Parts: sequence; structure tokens; C-alpha cells
Amino acid sequence: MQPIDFRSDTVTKPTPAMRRAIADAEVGDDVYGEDPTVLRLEARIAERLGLEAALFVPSGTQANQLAIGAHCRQGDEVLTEAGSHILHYEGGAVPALWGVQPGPLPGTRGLLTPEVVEAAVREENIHNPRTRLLSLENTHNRGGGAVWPLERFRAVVEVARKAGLAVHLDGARLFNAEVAAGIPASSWAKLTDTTAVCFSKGLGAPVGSALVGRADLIREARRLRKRLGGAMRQAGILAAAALHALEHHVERLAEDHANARRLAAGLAQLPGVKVDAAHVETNMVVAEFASRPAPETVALLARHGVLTNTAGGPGLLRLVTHLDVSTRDIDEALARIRRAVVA
Ligand code: TLP
Repeated sequence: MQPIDFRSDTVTKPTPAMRRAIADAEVGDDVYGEDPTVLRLEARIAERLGLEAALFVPSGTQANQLAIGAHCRQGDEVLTEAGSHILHYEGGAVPALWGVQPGPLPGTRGLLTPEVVEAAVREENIHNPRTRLLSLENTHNRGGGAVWPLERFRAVVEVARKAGLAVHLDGARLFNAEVAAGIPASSWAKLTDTTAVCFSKGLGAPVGSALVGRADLIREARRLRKRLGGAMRQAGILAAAALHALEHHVERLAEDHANARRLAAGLAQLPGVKVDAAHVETNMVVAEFASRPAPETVALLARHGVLTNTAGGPGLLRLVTHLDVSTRDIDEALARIRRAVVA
């Protein structure tokens, strides 16, 4: 039985057309600034996000961390929602790499209010860390793929600006937000100093992310990328996949969102399973399987050919739709899950 893999949208394999784009890529040594495909990708993504410059990097983690390194000095503080990826899933990098202190803020499904941000900014005083950066996430991973309403995002950014903070956006799934909200990704990105986007999540490229932003910050990030060993040579091979993804895999994210809604509706019918359908805004479904601890449900479903992940709360599972899961797979997965939980 072929497993149906909802663990993440990172698991996709390059399509045949993407493999052809990879094979045909013109390349050069990007450390000398000579890879034409990387240069084309960097120019394209900067333009698309309405920001000055971009840097191609191996991973979303590195894009976020380079932003923190470029914005902050040792002893500074970064404000971010308590469930953010930079705090939960980046190996402790914020303190380990930069000596930066995280200031975790309470949010709702990953989204903050202007009041919470305003209250968290510390006054200038020799006792305090210097609150330097606000880092937001759109869509929000632990928030179940929640999209930031633009006006709320703008209000939060405004408060940060007034307090003299820089603003970074972890937009690993910013194109999911674009498609779900029906507004360009640049609407959010151009309000920030730096935005990270991933080509290897919903967009289906095998590797690669970009840090996009003000030219001076991207210059600094380029230096830090070298320091971390993230400067790559004939990286056009990878940039070609990212360019192909930008051109061909953005609009189709609507299919992943529709599949997520279909999956949520089907799960809600199952005994002992709770899903809040109104919270399925993009390609993630968070479902509560009340009768066992989440790791046991993950193992049970895996034995029935459905791969999932836990979602950080008791009984909570995360199921992510993507390029390699069809509508027919959704229906087959629902039948398998029914057999697993009803048996
Ligand atoms: N998220 C992965 C895991 O790390 C949890 C996943 O399966 O969702 N920002 C956000 C919001 C992300 O969700 C991720 C990946 C990253 C950054 C990091 O990207 P990579 O894996 O390329 O370092």
C-alpha cells in the first residue's frame, strides 16, 4: 500500500517539468556572483515581493536566522509570537548563533495584536535588553496555516515602527497566504524590512529559500551566509527549480487549500475526531483525535498508510496538503483513517 503523506508540504518530489528546468539550467559560481540563474531568481523574487534585493539560501531556517543576524546585535531582543517557527523548530538558533534573547508574545492562532506588541517593547534603560526586532509569520505554522489579515498586520507593524523596531516576516508559506486572501504577497512583504520565503514547501521545489529585503540588510545577510557555510557554487541547478515553481506552482495552491477543506470536512464526520473547519484557511488541517495521545494516533494512522505529524497539543495532529496529494488521495486517506479509528 502506497502511503499518503500529510506530514508536511516539504515532502514533494520535483515534477518532470521541474526536472527538465533543472537539467537545462545555466550555471556559474554563485560565490563569484556568476550564476545567471541564481541572479535571475533573486531579481524575480525581489520584484515580486516589492522589496529591493534578495539572497538565495539553502533553507527557510537559514533565511530567518540570517535576518536575525543582520538586524540584531548580541544582547538585543526579538519579539515574536510564542508558537513561532523561529522559537520552536530552528534548533535554538536565536540564542545559539546570535546571542539574541527571544521575547515570546501571546497570540491567537499565531497572530498578535498591536496592544500586545506595544506593551512588550522595553524602555531604554541599562537594565533591559534592547528590543530590536519584531518577527511575524504568515501563514502561521503552529497557528494551523492561519493567514494574517492585512489590516491587522499593518497595525502591528505600525506599532513596531513607532517603537523603532525593525520588522521581519517568516513567509515560508507566504504564497499560500497570497492565494487564500486573493492579494499579492507583496502586500505584506513590502511593509517589512526583510521577508523570508520558501520554494521547498507548497511550491514544490526540492531545496531553497530566499531572504528578501532592504539592500543594506541583504548585503549583510550575504556576508553572514558565507560565515554559516551557506554560500553555494553552481546553485543555478536549484534556483531553476525555484523559478519553475514561482511560474507554475503558485496559483495551483488553491487546489491544496480545497483539498484541505475536503479533508477537514471528512475528518469532522468521524467519531471521536474534532476539526474546526472555519480554521482551515490554507493547506493545513489540525484535528483532535480525543481517544489517544497524539503520538499513538500518528503511529496508528501510519500502520493504515496515512502519514501525519503531531501538532503540539494533547490529541492534536497536523495534516498538510500539497502538490503530491490529489483529491482522490484525500478520499482514499479518509477511508483509511475511518478504518483505523473505527476498528
Ligand atoms: N517547517 C517544517 C518543520 O520545520 C516544522 C514543516 O514541516 O512545517 N518557517 C516556517 C513557518 C516553516 O514552517 C518552516 C519549515 C521553516 C521556516 C523552515 O524551513 P526549512 O525546513 O527550509 O529550514
